[in-house]
Formats: sequence, C-alpha cells, structure tokens
Amino acid sequence: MRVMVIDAARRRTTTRAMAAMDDARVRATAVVDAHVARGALTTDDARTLRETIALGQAHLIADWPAPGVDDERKRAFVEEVRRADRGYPGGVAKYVSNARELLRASKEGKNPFEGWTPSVPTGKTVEYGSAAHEILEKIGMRETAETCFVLVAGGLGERLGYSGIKVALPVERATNACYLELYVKNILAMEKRAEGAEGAKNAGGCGCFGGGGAKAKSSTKIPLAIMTSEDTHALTLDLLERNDYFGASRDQITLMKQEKVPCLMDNDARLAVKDDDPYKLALKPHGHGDVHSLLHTSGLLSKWMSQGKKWVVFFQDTNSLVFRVIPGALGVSKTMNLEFNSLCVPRKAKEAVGAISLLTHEDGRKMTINVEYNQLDPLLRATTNPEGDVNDATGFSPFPGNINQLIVSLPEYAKQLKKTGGAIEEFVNPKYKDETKTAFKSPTRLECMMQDYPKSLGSKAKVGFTVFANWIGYSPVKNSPADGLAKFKSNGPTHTATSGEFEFYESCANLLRLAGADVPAAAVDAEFNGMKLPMGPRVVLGPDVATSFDELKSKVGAVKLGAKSALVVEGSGVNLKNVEVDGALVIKACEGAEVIVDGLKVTNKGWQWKPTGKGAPEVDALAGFVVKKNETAEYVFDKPGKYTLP
Ligand code: UGB
Repeated sequence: MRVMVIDAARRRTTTRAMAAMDDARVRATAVVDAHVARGALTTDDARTLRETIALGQAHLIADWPAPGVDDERKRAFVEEVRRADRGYPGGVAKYVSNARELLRASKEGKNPFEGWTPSVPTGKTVEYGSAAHEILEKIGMRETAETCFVLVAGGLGERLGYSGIKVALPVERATNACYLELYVKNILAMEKRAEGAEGAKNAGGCGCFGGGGAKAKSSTKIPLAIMTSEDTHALTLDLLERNDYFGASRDQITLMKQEKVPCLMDNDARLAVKDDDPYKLALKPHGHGDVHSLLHTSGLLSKWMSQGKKWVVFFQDTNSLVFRVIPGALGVSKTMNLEFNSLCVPRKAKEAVGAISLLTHEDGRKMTINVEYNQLDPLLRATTNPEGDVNDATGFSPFPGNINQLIVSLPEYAKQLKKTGGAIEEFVNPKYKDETKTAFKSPTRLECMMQDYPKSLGSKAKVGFTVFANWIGYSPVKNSPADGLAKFKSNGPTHTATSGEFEFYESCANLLRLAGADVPAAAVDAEFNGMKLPMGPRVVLGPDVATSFDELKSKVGAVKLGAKSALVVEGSGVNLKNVEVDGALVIKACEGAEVIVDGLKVTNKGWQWKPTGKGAPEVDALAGFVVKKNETAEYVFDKPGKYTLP
C-alpha cells in the first residue's frame, strides 16, 4: 500500500509542478504581449522571448514588472539570450534538450560506460634521447611547417589562486619569461628551422634540420590559435599587444573566444538567473571541448587546409615542457598514421590523471578514449579486474596518463568537424541536495572536454598515444601553494608554480646531461611554501637554442656545472664547446650572432633562490621564492657576427 501512497504523492507533485509551469507560461506570454503593446519590446524581442517560453523557460519572464520598469535591462536580457543562442551549436533549444537528457541519465545514475570493457590501447612509449626518439624527432621536425598549434587558455586559475591569466605567469624566475612567450618563441624557433630546411632544399641542399640557419623566404608561417574566454580574452590580447606578439606576426596568432553556457537550476533544465540580477542569465564556462566547434565556426580549419597544413597540436596554458616532445610525437603520428594522438606520461594507479583506454562495447564498437581517473577504478572492477586501478609489474598503471596535449591529423579532423560542427559529447555533474536527486545545491551546467573528440569517431579511426617520461613531457602549474603542500604531504606531484619552475630547470639540466655534459643531480632539497623539492643547477636553454635533441647535442661539448650554478643560454648560434660554471653565467646571442664558447671558466657568487616572506607580491608568493642575483657573468651579443668566448 505504501508504494501506492508514494505513487499518488508523486503524481500530485508532478501535477502541481505541471500546473505551475502552465501558469508561468500563461503569465509570461501576457508579460511579453503587454511589453510589445507598450513598445517596450520589439516584435523581434517578443519572438525571442516566446521561443524561450516554449523551451520551458517561462519562469525567466513571468514575474517581470509592468512595462516602463527596467525596460532597458529587459532588452539587455533578450540580447543575452540571443548571445547564448549563437554561442552553442544548435542554439539554446539544443542546449536545453541535451541538458534534459543528461540530467535524466544523471538522476537515474546511468553508468556512461554500460556495456564497455577497458583494455590497454595501441601506442608508443618513446625514451627521449634514444636512437628511436631521434629518428621520430627528425620525421616530426619535417612536419612542423605543416603544423598548426592551438592553445586552450580560457580557464581561470581558480585552483591556482592566481588573479591573472595563467599564460602570463613566469615559467621561471631566472629570465621571467612567461608561458605565452615560451610557447610563441618555440613556434618561431620551429618555423625558422622549417624555413631553413625549405631554403636549403630549394637551393639543392639536404633539407635536413641544421642549427636553425638564416630565415629563408618562405610564405608558410606556423599559425597559433588561442582559445580564450570572457575571463581571459582581454588580458591575453593585452599581453600579446604589450609584447609585440613576442616576435610573431599578428596574422600568425588568432584569438577565439569561447562563450559561457547558461546554468541549469533543476532537472527540467530551467535556466538560472544571477542571484543579484533577475535580468542576467547565470553563465559558466562550458569547458575546453569548445575548442573544436570554435576552430570549425571560426573558419580556421578551412584556412589551414587551404594552406596545405596537415597537423593540429592542442596544448594547455601551463606546461613548459610540451615543445620538447612535440617533434617526437609528430613523428609517431606520421609513422603510425594516427588521426588522433594523445601525448601521455606514465601514470601511477589512482593518480588524478585521466587514463587513455581502449574501450570495446558488447556490440563490437571500439574507441580509444580518455577515462577520467575517478571512473577508471569502478569500470575495471566491474569488468576485467576486481582490484580496479592498480599498477602492473613496471610499478605504473598499464594505462597511459592523459596530459591533454593532443595531435590530430588535419584532413580527417576537418572532415569530421564538417559533419559534427565540432559538437563534443557533454557531461553534467549536478551537486544534488539529497539522495532523491530532485533538487540541486547550486545551479549546474553542461561541460565538455577537448580530449573527448575521439568519441565522435568510428571504430576504424586510427587513434593512439605517445608516452614520454614526466621529466621531459609534463610540468603543469594548477595548484595553489596550500593545495600543493597537501599533495606534497601525500607524496603526490604538487603541480604548483614552485614545482613548475624547478621541473623546467631540471629538464634543461637533464638535456645537457643526456648530451654529455657534467651536471650534478638535483640534490639540494630546497624548501619553499613548506614543500621540499629537489633543486639542482638552474639551467635555462631558450627556445631558439635547439628545437630537437639532435640539434642540442651538436652544441654541447665539455660543459661542467657546479651544484648551485645558474646557466642561461639564449640564441640559436651559441655553441658550448668548453665551459665551466661555478656561479651564474648568462649568454644571449641575437639572430645571426655565432658564439663559440671555448675555455670559459666562471666563478662568482651566483644567484640565490630566497624564500618569500608574508605579504609578498602574488607571483612571488605563488612560487614561494624570489631570485637574488648576487653576481652574474653576462655576455650579450646583439649584433650578427662570429664571436668566441672568452
Ligand atoms: N580551459 C579552457 O580553455 N576553457 C575552459 O572552459 C576550461 C579550461 P585545467 P582540467 O593537465 O593533466 C585537463 O582546468 O580540465 C583550458 C584534462 O581534462 O587546467 O581540470 C585551461 O585554460 C585532464 O584529463 O585542467 O584537466 C587549461 O589550459 C588532464 O589531462 C586547459 O583547458 C589535465 O588537464 C585545462 O584546464 C592535465
């Protein structure tokens, strides 16, 4: 009998809700008619509002005050609805219908992986500096002229606790170069070598990638698209303008702004308005998956296709190492003919990093896709492994860790986006008030992730991955000092501004070691913001020093660094034939300056990384230190020519 009572109660609730919605619909329609009659809204405005009411959104308008009150704000509201309509493939109608479907599945606790079995996908693990890697890098370097880069930089650094845009953060404090500068200069360095090779080929040369030779007259620039959002657009444009695009030509860099999406207040996908303003929709970012539809709608894909481009590399706002591994990964994409290649790092089981998995459905469908770490363990337990997400004999998870740097083959990608408009499978993650899942604690919204693109591909799509070691491939800056400290205490990677800086130095130091230099291991455990991180010689090899390991090796001879030394080298013409540093040495060579360093011995007080105190400026506090440059041996060559040092 109890069941009957609950059903009857539920029926009464549903009937009450339906009546309330009908009532709101009648009132909202009357509101619109009255405003048109009084000339407060145009017939076009009325059409937009009637369409909105028809989507079950009458509550947005039903209680508006009479015409003559807040008319300007009401018209602004209509414009905001139109903007939301333009910013989502299929408009607000599609957004609401997608939301209803996803909210229903979420309420029913539907398992998105129902019927799917995970297994380890096809891919390649590349040991940086190995013979195999050098072959892949050479192949990849030949692809760079036909490569386009896409930086997703619409996310705010909330987790980081930084008030500015993340791409403006310094990668390291030895030179204070910011992430966007590092990325643009890496692209220019690749472009120069591609043009050098093209020039040599045109002049009957080998066309291989030498030390970055002189700029040939090539028309192809390597383009960079940057996805921004309402939160980051103006500051990103300002950073570029203030720095003259870091040497890039303006037509080489395109900013594409992603629109936010309306928040949803309940399971009926009714749109929410701001708490403090009934005439403004509550909006939130839709996620980095927007990048695909923006590339499609912006016309960039067809432009790049017409330029004969073949690859698109997607990367994130803070990963200073990514350009070290892109040539090798491009080589994997080329040799394995991959239409989608996820750059990965070895993943420890249960680590908070997505896992690239081959999923096979009972009906035979297959897809190689990123499975978020919190979904992998239950999926494995439910299918192939009662122990869930565990390491194998190597001490790592058999599933590679997704770091969201992705390489797509442009022809297939453009064709696919023509079909789908770049719409990416979405998800919704409401925070319910209680287990009945009938009300939310706060409005939610639909989200999408760029790495879910392969979900729209068929089983035959060539989708794979490339694994590089963490030291050379992955050093994100995501966590605030406090969150980083918590991760440090639980022995996890901290992913802070502190670790980002030291990992960058260590990656450069390790490159020197691999090239035969005598560089002591990172032993000194420096403590900043409570985190004890290994700190060795602080080495900065600028983007133009070398864009491949092969090129770097040709410029590194007998190099010996003291444990607390700092070495900064910038410019493609510097050759470290024989140099010893116990202190701080900076060598900067402009385009066309060739500097042979042969027999230079530097001994000075060097630089100190000093912990910051209370009330330090925001950027210093994020890292937990400032650099005190006590003494520096600095050599700047700002005119083309041939030089030797000392
Ligand atoms: N971003 C946008 O451009 N727009 C948005 O709306 C949101 C973000 P987060 P996330 O690095 O290992 C991703 O917030 O999304 C940009 C993968 O999903 O830094 O939590 C933003 O500016 C995850 O699988 O990371 O996690 C930034 O550049 C894993 O790979 C980028 O998108 C994780 O990255 C990523 O945004 C990782």
